[in-house]
Amino acid sequence: MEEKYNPKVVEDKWQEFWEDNKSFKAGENAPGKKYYLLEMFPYPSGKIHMGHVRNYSIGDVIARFRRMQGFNVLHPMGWDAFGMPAENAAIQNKSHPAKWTYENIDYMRGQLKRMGFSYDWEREIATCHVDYYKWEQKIFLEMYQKGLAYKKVANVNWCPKCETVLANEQVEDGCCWRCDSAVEQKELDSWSFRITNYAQELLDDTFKLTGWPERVLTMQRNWIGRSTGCEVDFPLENGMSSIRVFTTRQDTLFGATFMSLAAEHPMAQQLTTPEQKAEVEAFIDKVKKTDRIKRGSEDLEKEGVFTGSYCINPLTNVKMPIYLANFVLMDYGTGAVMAVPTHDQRDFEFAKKYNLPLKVVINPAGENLDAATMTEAFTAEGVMVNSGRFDGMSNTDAKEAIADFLEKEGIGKKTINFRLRDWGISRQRYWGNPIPVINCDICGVVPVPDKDLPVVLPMDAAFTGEGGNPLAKVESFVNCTCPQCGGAARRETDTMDTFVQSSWYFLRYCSPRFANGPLDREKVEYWMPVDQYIGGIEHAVLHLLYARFFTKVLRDLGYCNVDEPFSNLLTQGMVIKDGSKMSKSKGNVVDPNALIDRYGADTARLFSLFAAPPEKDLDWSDQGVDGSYRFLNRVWRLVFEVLPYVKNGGEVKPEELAGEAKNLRRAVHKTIRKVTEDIDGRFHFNTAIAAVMELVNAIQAFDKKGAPENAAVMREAVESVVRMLAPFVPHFAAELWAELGHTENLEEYGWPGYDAEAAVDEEITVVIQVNGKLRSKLMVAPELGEEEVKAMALADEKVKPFTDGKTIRKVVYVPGKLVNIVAA
Ligand code: HQ5
Ligand code: ZN
Repeated sequence: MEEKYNPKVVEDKWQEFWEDNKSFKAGENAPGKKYYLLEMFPYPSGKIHMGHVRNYSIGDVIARFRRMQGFNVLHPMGWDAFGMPAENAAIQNKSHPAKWTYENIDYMRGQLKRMGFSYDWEREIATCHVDYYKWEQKIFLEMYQKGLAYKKVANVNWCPKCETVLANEQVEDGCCWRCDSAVEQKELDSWSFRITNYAQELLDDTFKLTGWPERVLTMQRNWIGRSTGCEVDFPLENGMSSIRVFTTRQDTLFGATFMSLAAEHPMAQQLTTPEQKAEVEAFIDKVKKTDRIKRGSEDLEKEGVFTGSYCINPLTNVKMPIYLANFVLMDYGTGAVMAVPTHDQRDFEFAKKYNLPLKVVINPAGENLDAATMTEAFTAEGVMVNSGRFDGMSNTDAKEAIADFLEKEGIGKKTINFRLRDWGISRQRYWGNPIPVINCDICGVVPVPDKDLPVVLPMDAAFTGEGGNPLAKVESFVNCTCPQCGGAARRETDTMDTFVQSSWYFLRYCSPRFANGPLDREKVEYWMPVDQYIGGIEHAVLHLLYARFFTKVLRDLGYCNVDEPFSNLLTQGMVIKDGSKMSKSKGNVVDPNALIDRYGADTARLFSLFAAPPEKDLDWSDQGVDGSYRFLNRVWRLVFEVLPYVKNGGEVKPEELAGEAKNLRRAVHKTIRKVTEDIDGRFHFNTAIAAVMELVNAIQAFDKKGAPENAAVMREAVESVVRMLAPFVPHFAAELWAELGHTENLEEYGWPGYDAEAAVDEEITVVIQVNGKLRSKLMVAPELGEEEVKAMALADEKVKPFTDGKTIRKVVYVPGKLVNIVAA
């Protein structure tokens, strides 16, 4: 190889070598502990983005590092290939989504290969391929049989622009997550997965995910949103019956001073006294004419009417007047609300208007609220007051305690509520996995029989962009016979949300060509769970929750024995340029291809790893890229410069080393220790690279043509640099490694270990005097600062007897020599 660094030549050579040798093929019988490294697979949107480069470079460092450490690494790649962009592109280009998708895949695969990522390409999957989606249909039908997939007429979120249903999670501030159009409500027959059946387990298991960022776990917990509520009975004053209330704020029960019922509440008439009858009836009439949405809105003018009756607060025994209120809806809870004006804003407004009593039961920490002067309800967390035995507790604790108490006393019943809703998976789109059922007028929903699976997407649909789902217009697809009664029937034309495919692709990678089912259990048991998953924070709730849910479903269907799919999660930050996210719309995109053409893949990788720690946003800088390229050139030149010299270097004999040679060796082993620790589990790639750069400086400062006995130290130093750079810039390292005379691959040669003894810093002796008399000695690192040395001196066991009980007047440090303590 030439002495000038030519990335193109080097990269082509090693990519070919890896491909020919199937260097990254993973098998279950290879030696070493298994390690499953996975990055979130891409949508085949056209070409790769710098964000992908970053995501996949991070992953590749870990994959290569683990391989060098002797792990048996699985590192697959594939395509999240269904979805709306393909269909939209087909409409625009008057082409077919399949053509667009497969062309994109071919192009992007080429780009990933150019980056030198160490994937086992034999495991590549594309979710739009029938060999993938057919198994998903089978899983769907098994879920249907178990009641985990169901169809219902539902009010769904509808995006008028995409003409499709959106899951709640796909609505952001009332707008479509993809196109930003305002989302509408629509009644539609649609399919859902019963993720709510798993709400408790999904919550509980977040506490086992010790390898996940806390903030992602918090987002998942909040999304699941478990709360403990209560059903409480409030006896009527006349003792005849009681009003049942549902509340999640049982901690405020001692502050409930009146009762609000919906105008439609079944007890409304019976509770109304003759004197109040006329007024109540007029009120009910008025409320019935008010729009439902308006009744639920916050700025509704609160209005109500007294029924003339009272009930009893079961904890305080106080008489509570019963009102009808316009903001209470029959379909929330029981249609009756215990009103706590001090701690609920609607109740507060209502109480002020009708002059009803207020009682404070939660105080902000360190403050006493006065009901008479409050101007709004206090709804934050605080400390319990006026609540008997619960006083002094935090209101969060009191929630549980009061719920337990009510249940014990037979006054109420604890209920568990979740914010999580079932997952709506129906999409009125062509480019997705067909839901494998048939709709028959006589038999209803009939599953497609096993023998008729898969339901293959027909290729002859028209993509006009008008009138909804193109699949619904393919007569040959839609018209079929009912498998049950043999009559004419219509095939379901809804397809599944693409998040269904990404909910189990990591399992399929374990046995991607398995022909007898979705998963080869044995292989899955070997590889799963994913040891390290890497992807964007944008998937913190949606994808990651669905994937956890699906894994549990597949476990319960008997396909695998995994509870949680991802042991460790790393969420990488965004790529920023000129202050904003790199994106087409901002016009600040850097094309990875152009970068590779100019500098090579190794520079692109090195820059994206060096510029910022993975979890942080990465600020793009052309100078930074240039700096990475110059560093590689420097290392390249250094290796060629020292080649003739280090060829003579044999084994390092540590005990014979002294002076500069000993110092260099110390630097080498300290660097290996630091780089190993920085990569392993911490992912501080930037500081790891910086440490290697420093070592390169130290090598350059070393006398390269010096004493022959130092050649071995030099050789170890240069080889260590190459080995440590291998996960970051693999082509570059492989080439230099070969130049250094090795025939074995870097992977087989392994990750460098460090000699703890060699890494120990040289220490110097500092004597300690007290009032001018020698009392002790300290061994310290030469770079240790003045304050630290003084502190060590004062804490020294032999010094203490001479300073105990005295006042330290002064401590003098003569750097590297002595500390004098003046005590009297
Ligand atoms: C990034 C960018 C672009 C991408 N197919 C889904 C997906 O997000 C993943 C499924 C598992 C649900 C990162 C992104 C993600 C990976 C693939 N990325 N910056 N596909 N500008 O193509 O960081 O966070 O959009 O981890 O690349 O992104 S994707
Ligand atoms: Zn039928």
